[in-house]
Amino acid sequence: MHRSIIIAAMLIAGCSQAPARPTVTDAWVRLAAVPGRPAAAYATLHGGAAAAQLVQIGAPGVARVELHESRMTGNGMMAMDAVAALPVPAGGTATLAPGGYHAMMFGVPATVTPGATLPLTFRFADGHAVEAPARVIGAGEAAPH
Ligand SMILES: [Cu+2]
Repeated sequence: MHRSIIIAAMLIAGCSQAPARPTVTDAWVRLAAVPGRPAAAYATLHGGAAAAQLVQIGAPGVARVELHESRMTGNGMMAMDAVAALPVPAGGTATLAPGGYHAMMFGVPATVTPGATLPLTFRFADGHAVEAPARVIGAGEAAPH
């Protein structure tokens, strides 16, 4: 009896017409060198069946997260602009990485220290949300691979 219910549930899921949704891998957070300064979050986003827009990232206890894009200014300085959304192409990838798109996390709790895992929630414009665990590293540590 129980077995047949499980199989039926799996068949329903397998036959669903809903398109595959975006997923997130390789999330990590680099803490600021100075306590109280914003941390930066990075991840790889894999597009689903349709193009999507990442509009928000949340983390427990973190006051505010902004999506930013780094760019070089005319005089060789690095600057950042806040962006409303990060496009994730259908079937493709979008990357939050040092020097490019990234998320700035303001008000990171003092309990979030190097070696911790911070569960990040990635929210898309269509309401879809996906959680991914982010490895937390210190300011001077090399980016994880
Ligand atoms: Cu930034």
